[in-house]
Amino acid sequence: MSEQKVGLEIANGVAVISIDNPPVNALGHAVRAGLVEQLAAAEADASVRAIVLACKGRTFSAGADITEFGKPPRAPGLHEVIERFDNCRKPVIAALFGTTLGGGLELALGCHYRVAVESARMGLPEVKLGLLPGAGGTQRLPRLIGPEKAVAAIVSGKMIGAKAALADGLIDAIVSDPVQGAIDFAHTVDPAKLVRVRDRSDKIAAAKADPSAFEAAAAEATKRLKGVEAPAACVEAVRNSFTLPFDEGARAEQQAFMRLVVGDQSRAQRHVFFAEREAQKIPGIGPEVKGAKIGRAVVIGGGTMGGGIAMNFANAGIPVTIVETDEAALSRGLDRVRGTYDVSVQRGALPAGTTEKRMALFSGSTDWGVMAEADIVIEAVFEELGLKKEVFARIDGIARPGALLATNTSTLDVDAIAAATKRPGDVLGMHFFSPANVMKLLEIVRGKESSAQSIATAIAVGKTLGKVPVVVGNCDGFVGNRMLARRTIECERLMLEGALPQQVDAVVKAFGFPMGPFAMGDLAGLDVGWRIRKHRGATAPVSDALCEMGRFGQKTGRGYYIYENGSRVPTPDPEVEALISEKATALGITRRAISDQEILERMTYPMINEAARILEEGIAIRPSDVDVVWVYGYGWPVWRGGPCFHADLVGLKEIAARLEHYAQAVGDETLAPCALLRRLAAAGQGFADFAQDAKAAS
Ligand code: 3H9
Repeated sequence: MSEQKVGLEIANGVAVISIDNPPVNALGHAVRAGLVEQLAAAEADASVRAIVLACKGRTFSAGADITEFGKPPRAPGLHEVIERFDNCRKPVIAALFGTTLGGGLELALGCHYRVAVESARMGLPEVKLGLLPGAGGTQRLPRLIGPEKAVAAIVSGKMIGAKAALADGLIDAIVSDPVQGAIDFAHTVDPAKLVRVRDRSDKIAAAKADPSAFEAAAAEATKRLKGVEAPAACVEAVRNSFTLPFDEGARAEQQAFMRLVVGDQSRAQRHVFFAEREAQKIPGIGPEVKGAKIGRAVVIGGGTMGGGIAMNFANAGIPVTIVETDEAALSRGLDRVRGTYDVSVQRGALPAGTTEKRMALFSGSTDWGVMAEADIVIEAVFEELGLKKEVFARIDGIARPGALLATNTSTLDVDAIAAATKRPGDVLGMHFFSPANVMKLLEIVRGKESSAQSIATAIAVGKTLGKVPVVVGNCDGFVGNRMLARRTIECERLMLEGALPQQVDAVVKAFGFPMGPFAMGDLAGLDVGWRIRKHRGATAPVSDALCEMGRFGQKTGRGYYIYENGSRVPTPDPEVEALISEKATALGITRRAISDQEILERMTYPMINEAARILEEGIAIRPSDVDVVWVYGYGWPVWRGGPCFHADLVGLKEIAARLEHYAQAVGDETLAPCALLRRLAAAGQGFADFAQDAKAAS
């Protein structure tokens, strides 16, 4: 079996060992066994002077097989494999291309030399899975590029391009063809002068003498990472590379890996890794339905949202036209886009000259005729159903047959919008999140008539734009905003019952969100929710009163907090506290001290209940899709895996009981657990069981 995954070819004194395990040459058990076997064969063959380690397919190895984590280990482990390469007495050269990641790079670090094609990228991204490199990466990488650069690379998990890798000493040459280049390199190597990476000390000598530069690099790398375990473990392990002998450092690394891999944080992050990929698999739409190629895009509406959406296309190298009603609005829109690029260049986030390059892909027009050429038209006009229907009727008369027509509505009925055209199969929702050029989530809203082709194209477009697409059903608020609405109701209630915005925000931040809901509201603008409430005849006594006072959040310098002199830092405001008390008194509510635990429960459980309703109604395909929406669209900490993953950790029985309690305490029946939550809780099951049953039934 092992021979199928790892091949061996010998010619002119060079043995080429090739891993062939599509799609990404993960180092599963059969590959590891095959590597040991073929290495032994190459070593034993007297005609072999040097060995090349290569991979077939689209990339060098992307690392350990993540699906094996959490299962009983099967020998040979990756350590053992790497140790064998390390101890090989014939020169071994790794031939890198594509993305060499995690255990794949660690395997290459166990070789004597590494060559790579110029487009190759490499890195140790284990931290993104809540882990540290566990097969010697934290010990060998510092020995090649120095502990300071190693700690930055390992804590960020970022990839390094071949040119930088060569400059840093991670690879030994850039070649035009990986295998031939490695074979040619092999002929230049002196087998008598082999140095194993583990025995090199030149790059760690300085840190050994004075670790201050390392400590500064480590502090810089970890400064924004709170609550997460893996980065600290990475730092500790890299520090060991120059404070401990190799074997001791490697042993400590392995122990840390074993500890993290069984922990909830890594389980959560691995869940999100697979959830993100599964979200793109839509029942009933097979791989034979390919997304149409998009060569030109039109965005209708050059406001903040429309401009942000258009930037995604230019960033992906796709020409995009913004359509506006008049020249003034158009030039305001294009100026805003240009300004956003300029700020990124000034901050150093984008290289100089980017603004001009990207703006060259932009055009603007007040003539709707331009959309006759477009492969995709995205509408981003004011959130008003009548207006959107008018816009779609007009698009229908101009756009070419088969073009994808998308609305960026965040709340409106996609079917009603599609019905304004004679081609509802080509219409769907593409709900971008603000700022649209930054946020990764893309909710693709499937109308009742949306065709499989349209969905496939929308997913492909999302991926091309670097988004994480999730297909959702058509309902008020779709998945994300529908759940958020539940949290917003509790925010208002908690204020009236006794909590202050700063207390609620502190609890939500401590849970791991980058911002609390009140600070978030101030950032987004309180007038948005106010307008929606008025439209629906809903009220929120405190928030409405703030808006009536003109306190719209950061943009007016006051909202739930004060922002003095243009500051973006929220400062608690005694005036808001007085207003809350006044509103509570008027409503006959006696305010009380509310515990952080209650706040956390009310900030999360009603949303989890709504997620269960969303699943019951088939609005989300699977619980992990809900998790992807919240991680990529709303700042749910990835190391907590998303609302459904978190709910399973807490236990649905506990959550159902607390919801029952709050429904009675608050007097709101909608807080009571929905039928699905009740059923799963009673059966002692979780969302994971629900997902499994649904999969088995389909
Ligand atoms: C590690 O190495 C630990 C060691 O330090 C120590 C061990 C002791 N395993 O992303 P894609 C699947 S930890 C299993 O859509 P792309 C993926 O699920 C590992 N499966 O393609 C998908 O499956 P499906 C460190 C994997 O071209 C398919 O491959 N390495 C693995 O957009 C295609 O993936 C990493 O963290 C894996 N390692 O991107 C790298 N990788 O078709 C993780 C992928 O059924 N991988 N799959 O949905 C990646 O970042 C991207 O997959 C990669 C390709 C950039 C390679």
